[in-house]
Amino acid sequence: MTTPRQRYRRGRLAAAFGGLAAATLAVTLAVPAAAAGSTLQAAAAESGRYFGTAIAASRLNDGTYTTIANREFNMITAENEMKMDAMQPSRGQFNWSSGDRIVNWARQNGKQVRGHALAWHSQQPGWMQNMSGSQLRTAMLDHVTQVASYYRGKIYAWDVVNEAFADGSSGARRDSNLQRTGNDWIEAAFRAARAADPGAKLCYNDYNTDNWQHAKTQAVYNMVKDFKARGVPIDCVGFQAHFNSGNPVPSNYHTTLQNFADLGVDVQITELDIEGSGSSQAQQYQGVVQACLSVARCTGITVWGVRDTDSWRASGTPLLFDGSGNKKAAYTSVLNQLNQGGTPVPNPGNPTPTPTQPGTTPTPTPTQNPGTGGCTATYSEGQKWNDRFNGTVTIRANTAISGWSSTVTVRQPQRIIATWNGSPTWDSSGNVMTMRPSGSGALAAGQTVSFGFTVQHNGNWTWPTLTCSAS
Ligand code: 9MR
Repeated sequence: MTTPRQRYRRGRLAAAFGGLAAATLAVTLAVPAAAAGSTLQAAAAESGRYFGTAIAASRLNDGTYTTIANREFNMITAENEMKMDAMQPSRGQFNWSSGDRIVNWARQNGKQVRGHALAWHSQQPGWMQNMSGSQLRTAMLDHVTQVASYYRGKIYAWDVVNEAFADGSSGARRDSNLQRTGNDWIEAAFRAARAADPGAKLCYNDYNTDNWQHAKTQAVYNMVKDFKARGVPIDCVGFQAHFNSGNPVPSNYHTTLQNFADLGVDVQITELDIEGSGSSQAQQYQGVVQACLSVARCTGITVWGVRDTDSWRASGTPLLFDGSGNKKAAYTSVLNQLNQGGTPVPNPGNPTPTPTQPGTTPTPTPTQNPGTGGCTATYSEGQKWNDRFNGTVTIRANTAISGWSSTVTVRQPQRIIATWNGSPTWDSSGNVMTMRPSGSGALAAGQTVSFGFTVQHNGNWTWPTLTCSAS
């Protein structure tokens, strides 16, 4: 097992060589971590990060799709269902149904949600496209307020403003009806979002901001710097990261992420996809993951869809699973890179995490459920951060058993936000998770198996209580 310090050094060493060259170097030097995560979410959780995907409500009836999404990802973005045209098709009439389908699916499966997007020049409803001036400004702010209020408490981070800068060398704002309401429209949107949902992280999200040298990157950087200096409420910057041969992963990607993080915001990779195939695609994915892992405030990565056939640019086969749901080489390279570990994510807003806190209750008494066999569930603490902690449950078969299930109960306001090495289901309160084995649950007498999870503790460090039931 490597220590966080060893992992940190490895990250810095690799980072010093920049981008993709570093990815190759790290693979050669790195020794796989002992407790390797077997899914993307589990491997990312080892260093305190999430791994997410975009979900389309229309695909939630597809079992292959939901099986992969549930197993691999613990952060969900609605691909289209929470955009302005979907949320408020007619002025003053909100349609929450598709957004709710996705948010409810995510929460029922113990996942967090990135909200996308409150204000954008694109995918506006027709009534808004025809507006201008103060009338449009008012309508935009009202939309931000209504949508962020409706989802208050359910959103990890909102893309408050999306794609507000022009491409090319101008470094200017993008011309749009929103921009024409006045240059302060972006900060006005952020203030409205903060007032509506003070608990959500508020992000600015854009594309073609990956290369540190590009004018657009610099322009967004200067806006964020200015917002931080003037106290405009911004917590994070989203890098969409849509790459292809004409727009490859830049070798200075780590520099870009680190420079933004140094402004005092989190950075997140929000819509990752990379056109291509085979080892070339795999290597580029690896470079992106490595860049994020080497930046402490890069808190997570979201890929823009599940299978290639689900992608907005399916012909470029840009995702981690093929159309049949098989793992691609890119998947394996991402998983392996996540398992190399990275600079642990600190408490946001507090660059020097306080020492870890002990559990405030005694170790839960292991429960024994004789039934037809009998098993014991034992809790052990994992890594801790200021806002969350990891835990492991070890199931021990007291006699030979053919299967087991184990409940993990957390106390409000705690929430389980990631799991690994098992198939979880949830009760309606969201407090009780029942974990079952992903494959066969048969265990010989004395044999053990473990599953793990991340608890967002919201100030309550109490350990979960456990039961075990054998069959
Ligand atoms: O993937 C989305 C696709 O289904 C929509 O047709 C498209 C419409 O603009 O939006 C796509 O998602 C975009 C995201 O919302 C913002 N960044 C670029 C994404 C890809 O176009």
